[in-house]
Amino acid sequence: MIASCLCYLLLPAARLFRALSEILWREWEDFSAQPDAQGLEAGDGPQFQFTVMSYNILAQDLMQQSSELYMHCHPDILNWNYRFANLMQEFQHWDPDILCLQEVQEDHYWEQLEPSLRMMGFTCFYKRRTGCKTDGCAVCYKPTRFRLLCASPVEYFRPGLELLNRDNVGLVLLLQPLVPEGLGQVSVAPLCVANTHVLYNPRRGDVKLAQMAILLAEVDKVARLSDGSHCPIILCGDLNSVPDSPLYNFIRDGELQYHGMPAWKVSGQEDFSHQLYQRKLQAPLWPSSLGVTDHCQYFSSCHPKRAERLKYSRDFLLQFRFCDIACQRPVGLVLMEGVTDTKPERPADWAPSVLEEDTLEPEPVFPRTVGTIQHCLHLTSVYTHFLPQHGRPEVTTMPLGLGTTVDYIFFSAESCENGNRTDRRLDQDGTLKLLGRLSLLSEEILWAANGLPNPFCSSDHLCLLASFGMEVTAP
Ligand code: KL2
Repeated sequence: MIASCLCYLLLPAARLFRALSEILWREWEDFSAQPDAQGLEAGDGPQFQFTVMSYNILAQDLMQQSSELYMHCHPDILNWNYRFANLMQEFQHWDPDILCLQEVQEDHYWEQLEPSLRMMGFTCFYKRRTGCKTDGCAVCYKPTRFRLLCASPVEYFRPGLELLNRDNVGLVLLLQPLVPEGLGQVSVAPLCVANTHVLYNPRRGDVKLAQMAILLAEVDKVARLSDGSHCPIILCGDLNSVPDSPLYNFIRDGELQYHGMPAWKVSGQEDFSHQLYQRKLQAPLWPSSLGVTDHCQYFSSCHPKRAERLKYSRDFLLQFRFCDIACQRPVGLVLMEGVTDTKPERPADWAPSVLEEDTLEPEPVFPRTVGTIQHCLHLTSVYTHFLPQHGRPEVTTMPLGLGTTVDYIFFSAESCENGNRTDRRLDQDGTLKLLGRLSLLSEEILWAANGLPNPFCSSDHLCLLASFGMEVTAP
C-alpha cells in the first residue's frame, strides 16, 4: 500500500491535484443503448430523463469526534472550507437533477450549502438528526425539472422504545416531473425520492432493520397511488450495511427471515467485537405500538377508508342502548342532578341475548408474521458492487484503509416473472429505466490516492451518480 501511495511532499499542490484526478478517474457507464429484458432499447420512445446523486459528505463535527480515523490525512485537506469548495466543484461538475446528501452539518447547511446550492438552481430540504447530533440529511432538486408534491421528514427515534433510541433520520420527497414541451402532450407519474443515513453501530443490526422498516413505511405511504400500486421510487443513502448482508438482501428481495439471527450479522460490517455481543433478533422485531406492520406499512395505511367503515344502520346501533355496558355508570362521571343521575330503563320487551354477542367490528388487527419481515416496493440497486474490468469489489468508503460499500441508490423495478430473485438486477423494465451510472473505484485505486479523504476527494465516501429515464404516456 505504502509503495503505491503518491508522495505528497515531493509534488506541488497543483500537480498533485492533477495526478490524483487521473488516478481517481471515474468512467461514465452508459446503458442507454442496451436492450432491456423485452428487447427494447432504453432510449426508445419519449422519456423523461434525470440524474440522481447520493453523497455522504462527512460532517466536520463527526470527523473531529473520530479524528483517529483521519490520521493519514494532511490537516489542510480536512479543513472545512477546503472541503466545502471541493464538494461544490463536484456538485457543479456532475450537476445532478436530484441531490441526496448525508452527514450535512446544520450550520454548514444554512450558512454555506443551502445558499450555494440555491445559486446553482436547487430547491433544498433538510432534516437534522434528533437529540444533540449536529448533522442530518438533505434532498435537493431542480425546480426547473420537478414540482414538489410533498416532503416528509422521518425521525427514527421513539421515546421509550429501546430498539429505536438512536438519532438517525430520513427524508422522503414526492416530486412531479415537469415534462419538457418538446415531448408534446404527455403525462408522467410522480417520483418518490427517499434519503437516509442509518445507524453506524455494527452490533445493532436490530436497530438498523427497524430504522429501515420505518423509512419503507413512509415510502409506501408517500408513493402509494389511488389503485394501491406505487409510483416510481428512488431510495438513496448510507445504510451502514454491505452488499449481500441480511439488511441489503431484505431491501432487494423484499423479505428477510430474521428470527434467531445475531444482531451483529445484519449489516455485514467488519467488526470483531461481536464475539462478546450475543443479542439475537426475536419475533416480533418491533412492537405493534410502532404502528408498522411486518410488511413495512403503517397500520393507518392499511385501515379501510372512513367512508367504508360506516356500514351500521341506525336501527342496528339502537339495539345497544340498554346493553349491560351502556347501563353502567362510567368511572369519574360527574353527578349532575337531572342529567347524569338517571339510569337507562331497560324496556320489558328488550331481548338481552342479542347484546351478549360480539357483534361490534373489532379494530383491524394485523397479525404478526413469525420471524419474517417483508416489503413490496420491488427495489434494485443501481450498482452491482463489483468491477468486472478489475475483478475487484466496488468501494464507496474507506474507513482506516478498508474499502467497503455502504452507500446505495436503489430504484423500483418490475419484479421477476420467473421468480428468480437473484436476477432482479437484470430486470429493469419498470417505469424507471437505468440509463447510466458513474463507475465506482476499487480499494487498490483509492490506496494509490492515500485513501479518503484526499486532496481531490473531500469526503471519506465517494459520490454515487445515476441517470434514469421514465416512461411518459399520452394523457
Ligand atoms: O460509516 V459512516 O461513519 O456512514 O461514514 O456513519 C457513521 C460513521 C457516522 C455517523 O454516526 O459517524 C461515523 N467508528 C467509526 N466511525 C464511526 C464511529 C466509530 N465508532 N461512530 C460513528 N462513526
